[in-house]
Amino acid sequence: MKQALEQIKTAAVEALEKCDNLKALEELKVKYLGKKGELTAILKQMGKLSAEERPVIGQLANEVRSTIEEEVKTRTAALKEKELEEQLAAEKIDVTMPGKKFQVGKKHPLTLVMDEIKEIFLGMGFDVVDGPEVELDYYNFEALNIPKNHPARDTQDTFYINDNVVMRTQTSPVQVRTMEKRKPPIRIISPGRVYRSDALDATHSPVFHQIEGLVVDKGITMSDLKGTLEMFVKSLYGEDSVVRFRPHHFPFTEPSAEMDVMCFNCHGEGCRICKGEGWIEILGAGMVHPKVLQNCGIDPEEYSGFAFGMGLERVVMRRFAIDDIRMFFENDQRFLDQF
Ligand code: 2NL
Repeated sequence: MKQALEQIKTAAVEALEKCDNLKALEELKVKYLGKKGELTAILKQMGKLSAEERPVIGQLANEVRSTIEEEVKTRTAALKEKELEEQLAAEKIDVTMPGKKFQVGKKHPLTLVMDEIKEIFLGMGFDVVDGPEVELDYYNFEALNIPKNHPARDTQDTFYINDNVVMRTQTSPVQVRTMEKRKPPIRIISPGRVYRSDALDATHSPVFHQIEGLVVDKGITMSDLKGTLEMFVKSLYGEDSVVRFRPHHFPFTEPSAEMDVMCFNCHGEGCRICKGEGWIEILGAGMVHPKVLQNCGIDPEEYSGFAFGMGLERVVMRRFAIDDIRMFFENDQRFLDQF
């Protein structure tokens, strides 16, 4: 038994010295010192010994146990130190290395100007609202007094999903939905993406952006329309801007008008930018048709309102001298980086 104990000690010390990681060390600890370990197995046989042998073997067994325990302690400390050093070496950072260049995106030119326009109307007390791009025929046309035989409904202009569902051709449906939900006073703009079945060329895109606006309250008149839109244009193009209104026709407004701003380039003389007109058309507007108010549950005897609509792309193209609408939708980094 004495010999067996000596053997365990030698084997254990040797194995521990060779051991090079904490996991293996733990296994060795169990193997030699554990409840089902080799040393315990020997001690279980102590009962067979004589009264003289027992204390001698007992003392030796204790010596062997403490020798192994000491060695386990020493090796644990050494291996922990080694693993820490390895971890530190692996995680070392060279702070003198050049950094990775981080590509920061920019706002798209359409977003840039759209944000500016939203900001102007927010400053005048308008809310910004949005709604679905896939819209019911009712909200896109019917509620807006665009009759079934109106040319704007032609399949040439509208993407039909089915008989009752279209890709919205303007953002007015958002305003119709808002009138159904809210009671006047209403002051909103509805910016967003709209769709027309046009062939793509330098000046036409089947996807483009519109900003519509709507004010409904008691006693709203054409002078509110003119004052608000003139103030808008002066905020966007500068205090010295000059505007004019021309009569027009829309099915959803009566009376209707188009608003021009005097050409910033030739100041009314006529040049290449305004195509010799001296004026640049920027939006359509009018007093909301009584039938439209009625369709939305608003009594036209009690309330009146004005509405307007403008395309975003043409405003942005003039601002940045962009001559092809397709540039907006090509996602060419060289184009987008310029704004
Ligand atoms: C244009 C003209 C316009 C409206 C849009 C509108 C909306 C409602 C009721 C009445 Cl809910 N009108 N919108 C009114 C006049 C003109 O857009 O040339 N857009 C590009």
